[in-house]
Amino acid sequence: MEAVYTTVLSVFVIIHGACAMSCPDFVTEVPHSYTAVHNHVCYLFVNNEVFWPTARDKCFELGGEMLSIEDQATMDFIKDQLNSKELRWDRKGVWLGARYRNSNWEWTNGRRVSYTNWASGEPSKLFGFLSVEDCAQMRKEDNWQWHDFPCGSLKFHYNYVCEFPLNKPGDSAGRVAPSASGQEDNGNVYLK
Ligand SMILES: [Ca+2]
Repeated sequence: MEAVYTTVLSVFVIIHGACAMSCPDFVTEVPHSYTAVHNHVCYLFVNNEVFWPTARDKCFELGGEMLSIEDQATMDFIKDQLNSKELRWDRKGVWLGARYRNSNWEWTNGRRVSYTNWASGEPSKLFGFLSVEDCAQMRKEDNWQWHDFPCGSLKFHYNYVCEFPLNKPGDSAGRVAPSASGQEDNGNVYLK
């Protein structure tokens, strides 16, 4: 009997612990967005097309980073989300948090890009060493494989994803997102 009780208690503790780890409240309150959790990271999918530097700044303002994909499991998860019924964005591309600087691709978290999922012929470095394609994005027509694109000019604005550490139990002191009310309504379906 005691063994059964201990087992039930263990299961409860595990389930309770899993539920307690969630996206921070201020993240789930961002307009035009959708959240999902994978491997102890909270991902915020923002349905608002902006230039790459604006996307980076929005993620930073919220206390997060832009999306980094550093292994195949994370790539598969992000792809599943982008193809999911809940998040079927009508967009051609979604920014990654990777930028070409000092002859290297780097994530906004400062780490060097090692895992990659470039589409065939990418990064194409348009105009060679005088590249204007210094920011990375996932392209829908290529099954969300990666392309390099101009970071912030003309019509090159896209949706983006931010990432955050999960809330730990007892760690939910209300934080107000400075940009939460500043999102533009771009006429797309509101996703929460
Ligand atoms: Ca390219």
